[in-house]
Amino acid sequence: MKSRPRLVAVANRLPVHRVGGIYPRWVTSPGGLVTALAPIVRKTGGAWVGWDGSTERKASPFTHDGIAIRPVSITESEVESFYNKFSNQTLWPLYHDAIRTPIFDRKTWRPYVEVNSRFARAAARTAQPGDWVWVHDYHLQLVPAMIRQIRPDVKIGFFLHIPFPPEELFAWLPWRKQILQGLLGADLVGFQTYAAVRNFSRLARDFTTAEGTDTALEYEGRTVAVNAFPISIDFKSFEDVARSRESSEAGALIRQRVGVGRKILLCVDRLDYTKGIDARLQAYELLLNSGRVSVDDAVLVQIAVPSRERVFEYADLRQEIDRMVGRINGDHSVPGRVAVHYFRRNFSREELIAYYRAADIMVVTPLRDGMNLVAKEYIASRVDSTGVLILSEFAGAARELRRAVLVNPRDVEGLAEAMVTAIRTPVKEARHNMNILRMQVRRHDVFEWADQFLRALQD
Ligand code: GDG
Repeated sequence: MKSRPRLVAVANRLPVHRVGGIYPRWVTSPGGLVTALAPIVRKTGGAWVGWDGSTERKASPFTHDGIAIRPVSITESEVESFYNKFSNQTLWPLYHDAIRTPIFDRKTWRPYVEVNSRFARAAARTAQPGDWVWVHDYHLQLVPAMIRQIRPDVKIGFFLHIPFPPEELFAWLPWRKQILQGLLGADLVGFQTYAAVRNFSRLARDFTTAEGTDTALEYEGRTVAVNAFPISIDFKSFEDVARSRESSEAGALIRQRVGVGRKILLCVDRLDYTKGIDARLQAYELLLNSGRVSVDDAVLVQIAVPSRERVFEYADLRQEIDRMVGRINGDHSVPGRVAVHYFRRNFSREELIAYYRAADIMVVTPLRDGMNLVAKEYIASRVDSTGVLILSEFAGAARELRRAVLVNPRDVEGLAEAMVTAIRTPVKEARHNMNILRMQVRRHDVFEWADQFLRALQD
């Protein structure tokens, strides 16, 4: 990472948030992106452009822990139109196989352009000659071209954290051409998987003047590099916490409370319809109903973090999951043996790792997911190399984690069978697979991800 140019990160959210009432202060926000990028931004004396999550006041620029923080403000009405609607009711479902029907509302496009332009102007003001600007995710797809217009002298990278859909879906978007042109403003466009690379390049050739191969497009006299960079986690930090005495004791306590003599199946997700929470509950219910598994054999623990609660589809999903859990427990729990433990709240990172340690089986069944970091976090936390990962074929992570039990979450019967297979996997076989999975995630951690992307940006 030596002698890298100054890096300006541009993401919807800042790497810090405000806490405290009368004497508020800024603290670093948890999360993979911050862990990966903050050290590089800091080391290169760079900056971070983003929103602080509030609509109440306009925060001024400041420095936090060696990083120049450049807040962008978003109004209450833009939270609704730019964030809740265009980003999360149009783009999010469209990019995730249209699992819920995307809404196309012309009134929300203007605010998307306006907010993107505000981010681009802030980035252009912040970038010094020779800097690299790295723009993140679906909220900001117009930003690369907008920065290029103002600052053709800086290198621009873009990384999409969610899937990029095939033509059959993307073509629905009334603003498909503008979005593609926005992304083509970058020198390097990065995706989680090669399938997304292919989708993007094909669409760019079909709907814009771009020509070339999947990984190198000629556009307006420039070359735009396109490639896959599967994101990862800070393996060592998960491993370190998992190895601690506190974590080991907390894990043992969870086992004692929920599962002595039972296999613990764990699920951890944002409460989002892409994550396949309902499919896995159905599969589990099928096993209980048919008697193939009983509450004496196993218990399912679902941790679901509330998310985007002001969006209708999310409130609806929450009710649906509440109902399913109620039904399964009503039908199958016995005194002292609950069929499904359901936690609809946020856990601390340490608590989460204790659950990863306690779980015999991790069930990750998104219907579509850019990568899925939970799968990798479980692997990093299995310091004794035991445990089985059930993983959806439709998560980006499935491309790398070949020693997981791979499933099609739309096949509920097949998913139920995979759960039985996981429950019955002999320890020796589980250990062999987990060792291979651990090697994979250890080698390809989040620091390698950032490094690979920035190296490609250099070329
Ligand atoms: C997007 C893409 C891509 C969950 N519950 C708690 C908690 N979490 C943390 C997990 C994990 C993160 O949230 C979830 O990350 P995922 O990758 O699983 O999913 P998305 O939020 O949808 O992320 C995804 C990712 O971007 C990165 O590019 O992999 O495909 O959709 O880190 O640990 N954290 C804490 N308490 C909880 O209760 N502290």
